[in-house]
Amino acid sequence: MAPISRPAAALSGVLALLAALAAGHLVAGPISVNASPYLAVGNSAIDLTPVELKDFAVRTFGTHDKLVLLSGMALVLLLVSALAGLASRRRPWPGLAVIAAFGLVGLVAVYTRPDLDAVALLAPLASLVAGVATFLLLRRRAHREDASRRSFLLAGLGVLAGSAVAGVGGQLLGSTRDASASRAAVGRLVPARTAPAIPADADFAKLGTPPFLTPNRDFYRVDTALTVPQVRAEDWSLRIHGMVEREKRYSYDDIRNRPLVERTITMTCVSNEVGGPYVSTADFVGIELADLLGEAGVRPGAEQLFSSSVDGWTSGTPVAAALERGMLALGMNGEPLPLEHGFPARLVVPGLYGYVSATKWVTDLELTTWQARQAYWLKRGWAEQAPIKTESRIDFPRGFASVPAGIVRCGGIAWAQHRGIAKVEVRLDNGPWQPANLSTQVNVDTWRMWWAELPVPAGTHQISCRATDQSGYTQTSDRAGTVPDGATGWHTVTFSAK
Ligand SMILES: Nc1nc2c(c(=O)[nH]1)N[C@H]1C(S)=C(S)[C@@H](COP(=O)(O)O)O[C@H]1N2
Ligand SMILES: [Mo]
Repeated sequence: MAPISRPAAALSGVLALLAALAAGHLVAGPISVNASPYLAVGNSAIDLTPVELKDFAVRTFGTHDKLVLLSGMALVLLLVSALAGLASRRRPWPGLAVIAAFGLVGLVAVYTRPDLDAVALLAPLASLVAGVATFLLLRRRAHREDASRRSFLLAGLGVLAGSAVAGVGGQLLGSTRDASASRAAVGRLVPARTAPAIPADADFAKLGTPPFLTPNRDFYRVDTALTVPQVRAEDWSLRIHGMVEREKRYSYDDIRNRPLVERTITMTCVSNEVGGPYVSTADFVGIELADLLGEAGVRPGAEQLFSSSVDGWTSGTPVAAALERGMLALGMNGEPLPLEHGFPARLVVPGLYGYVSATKWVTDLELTTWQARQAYWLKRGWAEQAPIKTESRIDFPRGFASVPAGIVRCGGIAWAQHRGIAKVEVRLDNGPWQPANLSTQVNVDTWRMWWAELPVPAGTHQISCRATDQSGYTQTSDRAGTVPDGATGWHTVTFSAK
C-alpha cells in the first residue's frame, strides 16, 4: 500500500491525541476532574519536579506556574503526536506504540494520585481506547483511493467536533461537583470574639504601601493543586488521630457552631524571594487548635502535627506552635474561605511559613513524631523547622523608577511574625542607616508599614532597607536563597533622580 500523505499522517496523530484527551476528560467528569489524564499527569509532574525547578517556577511565573506547565505539556504532546503520525505513514505500529506509551503514563499517573480511587482508572482507559480507535479510523480514511482527501477531512472534522463535545461535556459534568454553591450556603461566619478594628494609621496605602488587609482576590496563592479541590462543607469532616487519648471526628457544623474567634495574621511563603510578593494579611475566623487538640488529648511524646489535605498534600507543624497559637480557619476577611484558599477549612499558624503550617482543604490531623512521618516539602529537601524570617521590602520608589532629585520618599512593609517589628532603617547607596517611620502595630503576628525621606542628588542610586524585630535581631545582609528555609538579605532598589 502507498504511504499516507505527510499532512494526513501528522493530522491523524494529532487528532488521535485530541480524541484521547477529550474522551478521558468526559469520563473523568462524573468521577473527579483530577482523573482527567492530562491533569493527572500534570499533577504528578508537579509532585515529581525537582525542588529547585519548582521553586524557580513559583518565583518566575508566580501564580501562572500552572498555566506554564499545562501549556508546556500541550506543546510536547502535540509535537510527539504529530511526529508519531509521520512515523506511521506505512504501518500503524509507531503511532500505536506512542499511544500505548501515553496511555500507560496516564494510567500510572491516575493510579498513583493520592486523591483518586480505582474507578478513576476508567478515564485513562477511555483515553487509550479513543486514541487507538481514532488513529486507526483516520488512517483507514487516509488510505482510501477514492476521494481520499475529502473522506479523510470529513472524518477529521468529525473527530474534532466529537472531541469538543466530549471535552465540554466532561467540564459540565465535573462542574456539578463544584463547591461554590456549598460555600454560598454557609452564609456569614460571625465570630464571638472579633479582632480589634484595624486603625487608620496601620498602613501607608496613600503613599504606596499595600492596604493593611489584603483583599481576598489579591491574597497570594501558592499550592500544588492544578485544579482547585472542590470540597462541599456538608461532605467535609476533620479527623484527629495518632498520639491522642481519643480519636475525634468533626463535621463542618460541629466547628462552625462553636464560638468562633477572629485574628489578624500575616502569612508568608518560604518561596518568597527578598522583595517578593508572597506575603499577605487577612482577618481569619475559626477556632483555636488548642481547643480541638485538647478534646482529643495530645499524648506526651507527640512532636509533630501532621496535617493532610484532600488532594494528598501534607504538612508538619511543631505541636508546641500548633497548641500555642494555631487556628483551624473557616473564614477570611468576612467571608467563608475562598475555594482557592482552602474552603471549607484550613490551618493557619502565625509565625511559620505556609508549607509547615497552613494546610488548605485540611481533612486529617495526625499527632506523631518527626521520625514517623515526613511531609510533602520535607521529602523534597525543605527544612523541618521553618519560622518566618524577619524581612522588609521596599514598595516605592519602584525599581528603575525616575524621580525628581531632592527629597525622595521611600516606603514599604516589614514583618517578623510572632516577634513583632521594632525598627526599620533605610540608607541611600552606602550612606548611614536612618530610621524610618513605622505604622501603628496591629499585633506581633502582622506586618508593619514604614516610610522615610532621603535627600537624593541627581544620578543613579540605590535604596536599601533592613528591619529589626522585637527580639533585637537585625536582618542580615547575607544573601540566602529560598531553599531550604527562606531567603535572607537586604532588599535594594535601584532608581534614578533627575
Ligand atoms: N493543600 C495544600 N495546602 C497548602 C499548600 C498546598 O500546596 N496544598 N501550600 C502551602 C503553602 S507553601 C503556602 S505558602 C500556603 C499559601 O496559602 P494561600 O494560597 O492561601 O496564600 O498554603 C499552604 N497550604
Ligand atoms: Mo509556601
